Amino acid sequence: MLKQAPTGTPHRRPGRLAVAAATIAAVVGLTLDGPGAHAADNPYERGPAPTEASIEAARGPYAVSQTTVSSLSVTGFGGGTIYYPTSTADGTFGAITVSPGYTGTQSSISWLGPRLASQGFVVFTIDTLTTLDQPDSRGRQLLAALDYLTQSSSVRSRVDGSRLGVMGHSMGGGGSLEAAKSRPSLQAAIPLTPWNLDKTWPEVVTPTLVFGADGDTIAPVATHAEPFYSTLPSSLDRAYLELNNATHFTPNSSNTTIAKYSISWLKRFIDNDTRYEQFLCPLPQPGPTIEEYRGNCPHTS
Ligand code: 9J3
Ligand code: ZN
Repeated sequence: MLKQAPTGTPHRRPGRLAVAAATIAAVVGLTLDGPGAHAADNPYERGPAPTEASIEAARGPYAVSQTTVSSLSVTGFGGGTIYYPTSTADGTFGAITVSPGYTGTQSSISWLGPRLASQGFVVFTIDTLTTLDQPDSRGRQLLAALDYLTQSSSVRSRVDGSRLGVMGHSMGGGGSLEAAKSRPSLQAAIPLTPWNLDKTWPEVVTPTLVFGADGDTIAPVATHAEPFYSTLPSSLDRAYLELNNATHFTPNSSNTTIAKYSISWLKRFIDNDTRYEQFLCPLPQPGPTIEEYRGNCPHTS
């Protein structure tokens, strides 16, 4: 029971309705803050509550700026472009680096920069030292780019160095597995139609979402994406999404299914944002753009 202030006090006090509303809000765990407010119970949560439409949209809630990183100014990778939320009002953001595939440059995966950054991540799409670099080299380069991003880049103060992940296409996707294997502190990995001669990934402890493409003849899912997924530890938060009517090069242009589930995976595991669990569990069902989806539910990390 609320104690009444003594009658005749000169101080303002909330009316009975306001007191009742605040009490109900406190009991059910609501806040009385505005739409941009952060939940007190997850300091890493960024942006408004998601909907199916908001994660499928061409752009998320954050305006995005970008800055070019010259290859001449860095070591260990080939430079690139950093995409980041323009506003500094929401504190730091989680960050990812993204590698292109064999013979590719950052332009082949550049659509992911603004698409993911506008949801509240710092996204560094990189060039590799040479376009012929193999997956193990691409893995080291993804990590060198993360180190540059968090320690030296002009946006380093906007990045939370404890919330990092990796993505990549083809040999870059194989590289994202190499990066996760060698740096267990990574919070998320997303290989896109990955290619690697190493078919087994039991060493990975980073939550990993593997995308395959049903029509991939360069990295066929039966010898790449599927064994990469199935050899991840069964105790790990992991998922396999096989794109329907897709090819090895589907990840090289804007794709709503890739964006939607990548955003959900990055939010869920880099930001610990359980508001996105609804898009991952129960497991998505096959449909026009999903040939097959495998994974564990509920998630355990
Ligand atoms: O990065 C990729 O597209 C790997 C596929 C490939 O061309 O492998 C052949 C060596
Ligand atoms: Zn292996």
